[in-house]
Amino acid sequence: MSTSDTVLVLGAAGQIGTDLVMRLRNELGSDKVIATDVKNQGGAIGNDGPFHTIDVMNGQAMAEIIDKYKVTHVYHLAALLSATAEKNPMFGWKLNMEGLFNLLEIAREKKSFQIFWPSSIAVFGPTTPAQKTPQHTIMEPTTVYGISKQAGERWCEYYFNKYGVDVRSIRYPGLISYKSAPGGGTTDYAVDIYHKALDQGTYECFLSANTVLPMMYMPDALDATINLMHAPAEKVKIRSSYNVAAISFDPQTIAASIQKHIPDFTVTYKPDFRQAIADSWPQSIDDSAARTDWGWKEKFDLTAMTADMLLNLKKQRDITPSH
Ligand code: AKB
Repeated sequence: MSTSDTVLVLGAAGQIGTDLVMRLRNELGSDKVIATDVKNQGGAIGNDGPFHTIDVMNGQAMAEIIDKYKVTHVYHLAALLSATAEKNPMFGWKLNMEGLFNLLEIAREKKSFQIFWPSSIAVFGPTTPAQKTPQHTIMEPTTVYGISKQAGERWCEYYFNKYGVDVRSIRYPGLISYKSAPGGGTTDYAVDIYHKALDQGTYECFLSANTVLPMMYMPDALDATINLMHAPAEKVKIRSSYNVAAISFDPQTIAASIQKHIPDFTVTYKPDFRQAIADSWPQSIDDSAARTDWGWKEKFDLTAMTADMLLNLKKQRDITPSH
C-alpha cells in the first residue's frame, strides 16, 4: 500500500466492508478511503471518513465518485449472499452481476484503477471433489449465488485478457468476525454461535453437527485481500479467482472450542434449507496456487480464533452492556 492510494469500497457496511474500511483508514488515513453503501448506517463507516450512498446498480454514480476522488483501488463487496439469494433468485442474479458489470465497464474505459471482487467457495457444487478442492476443477454450483460468482469469475478473467482490466479475486470461505455481523450466508452460524454462547449460553444451529465447511477469521481474510491487491501484477497469475483456505470445522467442533472457555455452553441442531447449500460445498480447499504465487499464509487456527472472538465480543459487551 502507498500513500498515493485512494480507495473506494462498495458495499462498505457489510461484514467484510466494515472491517476492511477500518483497517484501510488506519493504514492510509481516513480521507483516503471512501466508503459507500446503498444506505448510510452511521457508525464508524459512515462517520469516520468520507461516505456516499451508492447503489452498485447505478454505474453513473459509481463513475462520478471514482472521478471525483481519483480512485486508484476499488473493492467491490456489494452482493446478495447464498441464503438470501435463494429466497430472491432474480434479484440476487441482477445485483451480483449488474454491480460487477458496471464496475468492469468503468474500468475498461478509464484504465485508471485496480479492482478487487470477491468470489466464494459457492462456485463449487456437489460434483466438485469435496476434500482439498483444487484450484481448477469441476464447477457446477447449484445456488443462484454460486452461479453468479462463477459467471463473475469468467467475466473478470475476460476483462483482464481482452481489455487489460487489472481485476483480482479470492474465493472466500465462510468468514468469521466480531466487528459486524454477516448477512444472509450459509456460514453465518459460525459467527452467531459466539454471540449466543456469550448472551444465552445456548445456540440452535441451522446446520447439522457434522457439516464441515472451509472457514477463515477476518484478520486473515483482510491480509489475503490486501496482499493480493498489492502483489506485483506478474505474480497474479490467476485472474478468475484464487482458492484461499485457513481452517475447516463443523458445528460440533467450533462448539467444543467455545466450551473450553464457557463450559456450560450447549448447542442443539435443527437443520433448515441452508443444510442443502452447505452439503453442496467443499469441506476443505487446496490453496497452493495462492501460497506459491503471492505468498498467502493464514495466522489463525480455530483455537486462536475462538480466544480472540470471545475476548473482543466480551469487550464490546463491556462498552455497550445492552448487547
Ligand atoms: C455464504 O455463506 O453465502 C458466504 C460464502 C461462503 O460466500 N459466507
